[in-house]
Amino acid sequence: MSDEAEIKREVRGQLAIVTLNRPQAMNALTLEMCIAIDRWLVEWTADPAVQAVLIKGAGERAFCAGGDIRQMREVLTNQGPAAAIAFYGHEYPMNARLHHFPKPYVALLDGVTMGGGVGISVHGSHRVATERTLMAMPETAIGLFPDVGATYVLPRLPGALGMYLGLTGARLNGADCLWAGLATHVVPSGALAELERTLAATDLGGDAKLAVDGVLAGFAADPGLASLPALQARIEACYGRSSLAEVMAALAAEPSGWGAEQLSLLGRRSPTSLAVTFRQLQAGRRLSFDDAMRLEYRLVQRFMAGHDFAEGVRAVLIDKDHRPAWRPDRLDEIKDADIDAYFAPLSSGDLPLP
Ligand code: QUE
Repeated sequence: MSDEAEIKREVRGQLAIVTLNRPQAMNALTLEMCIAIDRWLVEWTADPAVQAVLIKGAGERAFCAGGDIRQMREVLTNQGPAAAIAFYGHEYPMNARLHHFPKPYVALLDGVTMGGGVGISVHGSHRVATERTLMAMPETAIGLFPDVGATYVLPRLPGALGMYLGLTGARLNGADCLWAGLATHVVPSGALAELERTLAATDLGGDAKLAVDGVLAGFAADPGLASLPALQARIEACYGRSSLAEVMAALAAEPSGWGAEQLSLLGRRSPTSLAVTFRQLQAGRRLSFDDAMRLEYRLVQRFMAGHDFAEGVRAVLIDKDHRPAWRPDRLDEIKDADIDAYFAPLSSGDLPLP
């Protein structure tokens, strides 16, 4: 296999190893990478020679920064929404494939892990953070919504934590990921190569999950300081509300400076993204995983047809002025009926899932 491939695989011992290989693009996912991961998971489900999967990113900076939204915006501009939606039509079923994958799946979250990078890790059985992990679901900053299964995962985090993470795009370190349950282990970055060698040299032929648990436990280290525990009471008081307007009011009334900071941060996010995300994460509590993916597929079609996504990617990733001109530009201009329309059934039918 060529060293230039965007995604590579090899089998060592009973361990299949996937490398995301676009370090110059923070290992952002392309359509071809989503298709490869999905196909390989199908293959490895049936292959008794593979007892576990490990996935990692090439280079120093990132595990995976998300879907390649730079490329997505180009496709959207040059070919229209239908062409852009084809990417999600492959990414979301791959996320579901991972959620249902029956063998241990070990993701090495060493560096930036955002959006689509969360979707190719958090649904697997073992998520290894390091002191270099920086995890976020930052989509409301680019006029999108937290997808790739966030509809299912975020509402199942403790209390209002998922609502906080989804609305704000707050960044978590490795210790925070462990505290929240988004990671299962913290291992020093410098020990990951040895961890991989050990997994490849371990007999996984009996209870593979137990064997992987044992290896990872042997590498687990002091996770360091988490920032979330000190915020949890304020997150609960402000984000554990039954409407977005109540969240904003609670933040305005919050006595420390934190509430005002949060209001200012939310003020820079897409109002449409915030309104949809709030409703999406409330609905997600009661959805099965597959139904959550079907809902996301409805939402993403509406976002691809709307204004804010292309504008958000422009402001954050292309021109980097970080001054998106959202439409509408204020939460109080958002009409309930417009948000309802994001959730309505598709005339083309729901996302087909395996
Ligand atoms: C929000 C996002 C993404 C983001 C920044 C956000 C995202 C994504 C990237 C990204 C970063 C570097 C690259 C690249 C994409 O940035 O999903 O191709 O080289 O993929 O604020 O959701």
